[in-house]
Amino acid sequence: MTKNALVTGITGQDGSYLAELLLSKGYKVYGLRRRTSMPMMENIEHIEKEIEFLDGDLMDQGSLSQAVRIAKPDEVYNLAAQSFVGSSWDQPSLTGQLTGIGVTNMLEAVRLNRPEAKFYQASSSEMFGKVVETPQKETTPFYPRSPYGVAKVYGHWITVNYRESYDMFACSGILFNHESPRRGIEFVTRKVTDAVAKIKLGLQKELRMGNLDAKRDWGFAGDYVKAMWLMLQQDKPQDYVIATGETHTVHELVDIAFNQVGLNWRDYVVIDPRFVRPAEVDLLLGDSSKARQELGWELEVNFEQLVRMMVESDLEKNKRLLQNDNAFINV
Ligand code: NDP
Ligand code: GDR
Repeated sequence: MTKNALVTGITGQDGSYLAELLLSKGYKVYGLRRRTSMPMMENIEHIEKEIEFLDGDLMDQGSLSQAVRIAKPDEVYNLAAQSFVGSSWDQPSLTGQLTGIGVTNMLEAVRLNRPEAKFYQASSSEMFGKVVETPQKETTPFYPRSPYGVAKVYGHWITVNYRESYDMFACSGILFNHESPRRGIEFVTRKVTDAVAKIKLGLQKELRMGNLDAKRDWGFAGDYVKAMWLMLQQDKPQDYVIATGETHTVHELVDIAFNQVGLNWRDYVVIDPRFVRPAEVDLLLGDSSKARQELGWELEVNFEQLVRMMVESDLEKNKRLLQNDNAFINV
């Protein structure tokens, strides 16, 4: 029998890969989409016709209940959030309302309208924040370092609480950073790979950055959405850390990306205090042995392959933009 899935955050990086995965498995996919003046459909335009969109906003309880009633989901994936850590200092209340309380809104919509649905919450390694223990695993205490991280801790614990209070199948994936050519342009990997492509093509002169010493455990988003799905196929709801088990500095990221196009990053990178955060997460390194053993989850793309994939994609995208501009000038 066809299963129904409801995905919030479907237009984002993870939403697009997850929707592809669910469609390939024969799911009927419903996507919650908020109203914007210019819909950002770039990540999902290739599968747009296969998705049923429902209007709603994570901060509007009624719209969530309505979406759940229409979709009658077997599985709910709650991916929507204000997900950029940097912006969470500029919009701390909004981040708390959306990334934190929004989770309660979605859980309530499920509890009241479809309590038998399995629920996935997009928790984050940002919850670990300040280094208490490495590598970080399911039992490592949280010490968030940004309004975003604090909001995610709330979202995580309210998911645990609904599981324990109402016996719902609600679980969280504590995902470490994962990237792809569909990553938002403000996140460091994409900011770097897009700039490398533009500098190579003569469209940009320099790259302004913050802290190059921060260390992250970076994986490929396409691999990580498989873990989300696997968590909801288990008999018992549990939380899992999803990570590569390798950590790299931002500095290494920059070095590999510039090297790929035959340039030296020292000639282009400028440190700009505007991109240094009020409080930093210095080191993330995850231990996902529980997920590997219990879910059979495996990685397919390593860090260097990921950076290469993103640089290649941004070179292609920027070449196309350049060709379109030239065609426009020649008209
Ligand atoms: P994105 O920023 O790419 O996507 C966020 C999605 O949330 C977009 O579809 C956005 O829609 C939607 N959204 C924003 N505000 C609202 C709202 N008020 N109501 C409904 N939808 C809204 O994030 P990712 O795909 O990278 O991440 C998915 C989830 O996983 C997020 O919760 C993130 O915090 C979490 N996470 C991500 C990690 C990563 O490394 N990528 C690691 C750990 C956790 P719109 O297009 O309209 O803006
Ligand atoms: P992060 O991702 O904060 O880890 O959150 P981001 O790519 O924004 O930053 C990673 C690290 O790079 C440093 N950095 C810079 N970051 C940005 N964005 N721009 C810069 O110019 C720059 N220079 C240095 C940052 O200080 C940081 O240390 C991501 C998001 O996807 C969250 O939603 C998710 O929960 C976590 O990953 C896990």
